[in-house]
Amino acid sequence: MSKRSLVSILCTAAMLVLFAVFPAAAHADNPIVQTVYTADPAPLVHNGRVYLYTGHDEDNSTYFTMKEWRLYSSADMVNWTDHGSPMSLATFRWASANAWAGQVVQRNGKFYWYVPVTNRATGRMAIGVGVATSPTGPFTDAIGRPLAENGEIDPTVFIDDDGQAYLYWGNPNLWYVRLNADMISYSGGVTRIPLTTAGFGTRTGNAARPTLYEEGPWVYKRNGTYYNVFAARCCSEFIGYSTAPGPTGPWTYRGTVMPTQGSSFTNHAGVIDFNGGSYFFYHNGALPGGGGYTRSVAVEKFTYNADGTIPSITMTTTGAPQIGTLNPYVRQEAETIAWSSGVETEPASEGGMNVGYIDNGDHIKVKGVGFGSGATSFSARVASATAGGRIELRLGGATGALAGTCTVPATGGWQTWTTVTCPVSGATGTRDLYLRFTGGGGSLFNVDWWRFAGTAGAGR
Ligand code: FUB
Repeated sequence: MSKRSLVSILCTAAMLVLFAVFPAAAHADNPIVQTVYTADPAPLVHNGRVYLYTGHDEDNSTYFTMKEWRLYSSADMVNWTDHGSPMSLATFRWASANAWAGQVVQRNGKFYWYVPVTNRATGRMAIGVGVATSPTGPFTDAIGRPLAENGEIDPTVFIDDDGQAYLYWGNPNLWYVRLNADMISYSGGVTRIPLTTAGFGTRTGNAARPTLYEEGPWVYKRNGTYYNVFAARCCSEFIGYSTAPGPTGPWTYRGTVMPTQGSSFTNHAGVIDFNGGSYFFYHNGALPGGGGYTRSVAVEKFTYNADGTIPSITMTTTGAPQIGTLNPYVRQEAETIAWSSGVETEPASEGGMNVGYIDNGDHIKVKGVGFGSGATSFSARVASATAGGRIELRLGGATGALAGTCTVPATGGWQTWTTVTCPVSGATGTRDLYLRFTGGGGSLFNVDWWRFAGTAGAGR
């Protein structure tokens, strides 16, 4: 969220609530992103990384005011790299509003991003499809028109072992089509999946919607069983799931995955297996100023029960455990973040994103940094249109042991980059690294990337 809104939101009472809810906020790593509000997670595993596609709730939203999608990626499930916005409403010339919940799938070296948006011509929600040759985009409109349109939302795409792909979507109904191998057309009709109480549970008090199915299906296959994990009941939603012996059913309701929790009246699931573990992505309203229209994506690691059923998963502020350690002796993007306070990100003139809008006292936490036998120096790519400031390298906490201080000079522009280097001592073993930024008033400087140098053998 922007600092402007943060200042307006964080009145003393809210701060008190925050510290009551998150007594260990300094150690929290969930929600995943703190620089903007994110929603509707859609994770994709590709080449040893998790690519997390999300929606973007605008600051101070009073509706699902969403104009673009965002992308983050991680190899360790705790330090997430911000890739900015690789697709927006502007990608689809025929779309006018509502960049809502989508999903990306890979096929034949291309990445297809299925999203619901409002069709300007009809005023109805329709399913568009973006395409790119890289998971980070940029994505273009694959067909220049809606792939499907019936006023309903939340596409999920699943490719079965025989190569047949299915596109499911819907609220209040649940639909599917068989996608052709080109992934941008389909054969056969649009089929309505029967919403029976046996298949999708029983909702009480809503004659028009007798089953629990609400929206946000996420369909996948595991050990021969087909899973449909969906947002259930409204409102507030919880996450439920059904299973089936085939991709088109018949579905059997299996119960709750995540109970109603977390200050957002919607929830939205994305489920993956990665590096031998299973992960459940969802959203809540846990950030300051968060709520039903200012949501944040979070993640929990879980283990399937022996019979393939999904255990009940609870929201936490700690999130998933780290896989391995982060290597400080190769270039790391400044926007690779486990937790941040005060900063924002923006596109960088030298490529990718940079961290910006840095004020005195802001910080970035990078978790589980593998310093090995010790770092001797730190370098960072920085720019400042004002007087610059300092990067304090702290270990274990934002006010932890000081391992070094790099001075950032004025460079004459926010995108006028120079590299600064400073000595480091005491950074050994595996530690949480905090880049703490200090200086005068207002915005201090931007950081594009950083890297440590070490003693011989310091690398992992
Ligand atoms: O983010 C807008 C809508 O809210 C999504 O399409 C639904 O799944 C719900 O999360």
